[in-house]
Amino acid sequence: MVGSASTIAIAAAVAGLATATPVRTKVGTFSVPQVKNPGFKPHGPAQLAKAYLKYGVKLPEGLAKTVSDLKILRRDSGSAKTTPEENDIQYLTPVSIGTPAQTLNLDFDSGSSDLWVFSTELPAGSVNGQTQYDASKSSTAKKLSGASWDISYGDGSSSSGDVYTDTVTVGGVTFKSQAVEAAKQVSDQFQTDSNNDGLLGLAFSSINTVTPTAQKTFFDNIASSLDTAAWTADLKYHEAGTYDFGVIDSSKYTGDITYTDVDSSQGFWSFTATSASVGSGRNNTVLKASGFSGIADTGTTLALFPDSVVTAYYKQVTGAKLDNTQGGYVFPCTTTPPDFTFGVEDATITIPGKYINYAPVDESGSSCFGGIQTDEGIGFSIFGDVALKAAFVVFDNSKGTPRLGWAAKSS
Ligand code: 46J
Repeated sequence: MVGSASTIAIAAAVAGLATATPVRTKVGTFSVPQVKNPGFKPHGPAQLAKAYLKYGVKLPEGLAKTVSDLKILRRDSGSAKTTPEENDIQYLTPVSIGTPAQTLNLDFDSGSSDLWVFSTELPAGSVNGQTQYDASKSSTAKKLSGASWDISYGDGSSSSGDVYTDTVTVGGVTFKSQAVEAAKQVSDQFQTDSNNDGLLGLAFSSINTVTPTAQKTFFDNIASSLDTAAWTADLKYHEAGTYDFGVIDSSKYTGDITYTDVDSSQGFWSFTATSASVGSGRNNTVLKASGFSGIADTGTTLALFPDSVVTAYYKQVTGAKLDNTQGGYVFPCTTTPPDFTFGVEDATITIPGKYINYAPVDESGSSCFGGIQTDEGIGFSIFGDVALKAAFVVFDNSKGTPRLGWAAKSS
């Protein structure tokens, strides 16, 4: 838990009357008519708890339990450690599912919106060390009748299956009827990825693949119960980081958070970066002086930027060449590339050069794959982990319209 799961009164949620737009009668006076809130369900215990809390009275045990179960007055936040695999290829976070808890290590993916898991419904030959969710062993699991899912990712991987609702807890925050998509088929990429027990989508619920009725992401389900309807990614280079829910932890960043508008119309955390440059200090060269659109995708390992930017960047990397057999830019592993900086509104985020020396392409360790590659053919850039781990990033849905916040990380 981050901060405190404080019980606070939320006037608007429990009040039977909503304030309306002030109406002017005469100059200098106005009245605020009381209008009925048609969505309001009266609840005696909630009103009593609100009154007690207003006057600082500790709630009697029975009333505290009643309003806690109601989830009207409670606000919540949580924090989950996320651990990178070798070379930061992916970050895995423990997620508790069902009763008793089955803990699976999931890849939190801000570029998709399905929570799916390896399950006991998979053929044995598709499973290589992954933990499988067994709905039949969870007393809280319920089959979502008639529902199925089928997803194909940008890297060609895929999975599909059926759906349960069950209790899901991440970093201490629980949602009791989360759609848990149980895999009956996973592609080779997932079969060979022994430590990855599934994905937890954190993009917008509009692109959830469950049919005939799309399901909400874990974040959309818990948003209204969080202290603030936001989650944050503090991914780190070659060490564990955190995903926080409902809290913007001021110990994890320095300076200001610069917010930029998100276009969620395609279901992604899409924004416009304002510039790109290479180098540091007096050796900084502008690669792009205008905006380019991209998505913040925790589920993509690398950063994919416009081809013109990438071509110009690697001209400044000693020994770099486009290697079509490797499928991208490579350079000698002894090279430390220059830093890469992108603009967010009037602020900048700098990816240190060492992050861009991503990993050796083979056992010899002589040639290394670049952490920045071209977005050619996608239609927008991908701010994957190589970019995200250079910043503290806020995925904020607490305002009328979503936004992304970017700040310098704490050391
Ligand atoms: C990614 C794949 N998309 C890696 O499938 C994906 C995002 C980029 C555009 C195409 C769809 C989701 N995150 C994991």
